[in-house]
Amino acid sequence: MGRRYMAGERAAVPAAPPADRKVVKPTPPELMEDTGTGVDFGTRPDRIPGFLVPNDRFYIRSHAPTPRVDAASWALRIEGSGVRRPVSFNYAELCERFPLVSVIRTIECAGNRRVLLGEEHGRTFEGTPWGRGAIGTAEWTGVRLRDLLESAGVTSGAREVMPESLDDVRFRRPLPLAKATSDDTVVALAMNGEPLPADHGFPARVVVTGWLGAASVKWLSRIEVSEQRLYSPWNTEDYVLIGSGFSGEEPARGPVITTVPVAVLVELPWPARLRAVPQMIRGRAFAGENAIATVEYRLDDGPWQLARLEGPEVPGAWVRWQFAWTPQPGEHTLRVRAIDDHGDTQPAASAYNELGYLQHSVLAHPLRVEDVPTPEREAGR
Ligand SMILES: Nc1nc2c(c(=O)[nH]1)N[C@H]1C(S)=C(S)[C@@H](COP(=O)(O)O)O[C@H]1N2
Ligand SMILES: [Mo]
Repeated sequence: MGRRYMAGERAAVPAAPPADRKVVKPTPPELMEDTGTGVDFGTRPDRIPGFLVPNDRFYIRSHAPTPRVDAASWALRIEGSGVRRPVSFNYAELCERFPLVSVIRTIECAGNRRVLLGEEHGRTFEGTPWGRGAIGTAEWTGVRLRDLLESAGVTSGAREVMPESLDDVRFRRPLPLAKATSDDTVVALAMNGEPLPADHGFPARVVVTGWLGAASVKWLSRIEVSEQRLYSPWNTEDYVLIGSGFSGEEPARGPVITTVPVAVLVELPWPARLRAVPQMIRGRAFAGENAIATVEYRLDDGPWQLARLEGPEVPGAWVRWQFAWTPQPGEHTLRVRAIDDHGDTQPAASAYNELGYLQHSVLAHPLRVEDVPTPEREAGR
């Protein structure tokens, strides 16, 4: 007589990851939001414990499955009309030949909050349906891109630098020479003190301060330096602003997105459920290449008030803010806006653009506050 299995016994056997899984690290729902594309997972805004986002929950945004790269046979080539002698470095050479630098920087996807932009304009967009989780901050350790370029001898006519990936789509996007050779543009080999995780670009990725995430090319294999303007699908078709009121320069379909605008992240689920007890409301504010000057909040129809900013203040990284609140039971709306050191702030409405980029208008965060049971009521009196 065959043994009959109870449902519970079967459930105890851990499910093997599906063979067609396109990313490597686990993406459990208690840490990450699954956008449904298979390659894009957001960080849950209420699951960021410190200033940095731990590697296990840093958002993943990829145009193709995570490639598995063998560092032992990998090399990075630097070539093109903008260098005097093409050079190539293997992993050990990259780790040993150049000064190591560490920078703490925030990376934000240009499509962050696309779903909220859609709600603002009463439509849905085709791109990855991001909530608020396509942003994160890490300590990136590696070598300056400038040091690598100098070893190849940059020509006086060099204009653009295009990092290129070995992923299935050969992802690549050019940077002007000045940004590529900035002090804090790095080829990162480590993230928060660990070798780059596979999903975040192992063995090497670029990290570009204050620019849209797409500038920070993962799984680097080649860097083209050119005396000519360079183009790829990601600065002509994608990551450009398309719509009425926008005009680009051929062959780009619209203005090419570079820096990211000022915006805030509230560290609560959407919608949030709170208890009617004294508490701190927290979040982050980020202004791309600019620095955050102030953060203000408004509850329901109340006045705008100053939130308290918390250190550290790191250029190119978000700042933390918080305020104390003792909510009354019921439905509430929280609005938070940041102002940067250039006087830029968040608009009342975000400009519509066909691909749904750069949502940064002030959001009305829905909060439901629940009554706290008193001991009398608990006892049924
Ligand atoms: N090779 C490669 N690099 C890439 C991408 C990609 O698809 N392929 N996506 C870019 C985009 S759009 C973003 S927002 C960031 C996301 O970096 P992360 O996955 O480490 O968070 O990587 C960028 N670098
Ligand atoms: Mo992105």
